[in-house]
Amino acid sequence: MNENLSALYHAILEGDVHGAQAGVQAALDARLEPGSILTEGMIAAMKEVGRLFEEGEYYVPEMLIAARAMQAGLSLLKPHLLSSNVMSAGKVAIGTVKGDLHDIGKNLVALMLEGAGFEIIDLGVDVAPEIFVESITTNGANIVALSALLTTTMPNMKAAIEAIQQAGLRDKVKIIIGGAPVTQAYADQIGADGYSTDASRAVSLAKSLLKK
Ligand code: B1M
Repeated sequence: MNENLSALYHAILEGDVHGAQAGVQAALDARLEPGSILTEGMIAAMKEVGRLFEEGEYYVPEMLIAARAMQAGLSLLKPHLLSSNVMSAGKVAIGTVKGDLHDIGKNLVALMLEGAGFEIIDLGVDVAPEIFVESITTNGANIVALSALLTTTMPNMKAAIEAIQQAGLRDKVKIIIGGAPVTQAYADQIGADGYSTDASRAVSLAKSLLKK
């Protein structure tokens, strides 16, 4: 791994906020591509954090400080990931479903969509089904994007889709889902319009669904 990316990777792993910001800055100064800084330096570190948690070497506090360092680095990288689209490609209401507090992946999906010209309504984390419904009736979202990182909160994606259906709004929106435990098979099972494995594929998915 490039030495700048390696420093960034270790800063996130150790939950070092200043190190993560310095690492992003050094990588940008070295003219590394923002997409590689994100995937090779930052997302790779979060994957390792997950592995260490599974092995029992990291506990929730270590996960939390690593996430803080990741967010600090991301805030610096954000302007470099965004391109300058002027026209709105559509309005996306995005949130992590009820019971789930993980928001780094959701924020990345929102960031990439924003960069591709979508207008973003960020509903945050632990979002109840009725809030997704309101985002359509009140804010006119034409895509609802649901994120879940826990197997225990995945059923709340289904609950959100059912609430949208019961409100008679299902044909007014496209619903996309994603998050580490989510699969295409699950998307088909709960009646979502699409699933993507990562943030950049979420952009092509959203664009192709609105074209249909
Ligand atoms: Co938690 N956590 N966590 N955690 N955490 C995981 C998810 C876990 C896999 C760790 C592990 O065991 N290896 C595990 C889940 C196990 C399972 O359900 N199968 C777990 C657990 C168990 C828990 C707690 C229950 C721990 C506890 O309390 N005992 C607890 C639950 C809290 C809750 O939500 N109610 C918990 C808490 C936390 C923290 C708060 C400490 C922190 C989150 C901080 C935050 O988000 N602000 C945290 C973290 C950091 C993680 C790991 C280490 C990293 C997650 C992350 O940010 N990844 C995670 C392990 C892992 O994922 N390997 C873990 C980086 C991010 C860029 O990736 O979010 O996958 P990701 O997003 C990707 C794709 O998934 C996709 O695009 C993104 C970018 O490419 N994507 C979408 C995501 N959403 C999408 C939506 C789309 C499309 C694509 O369309 C709409």
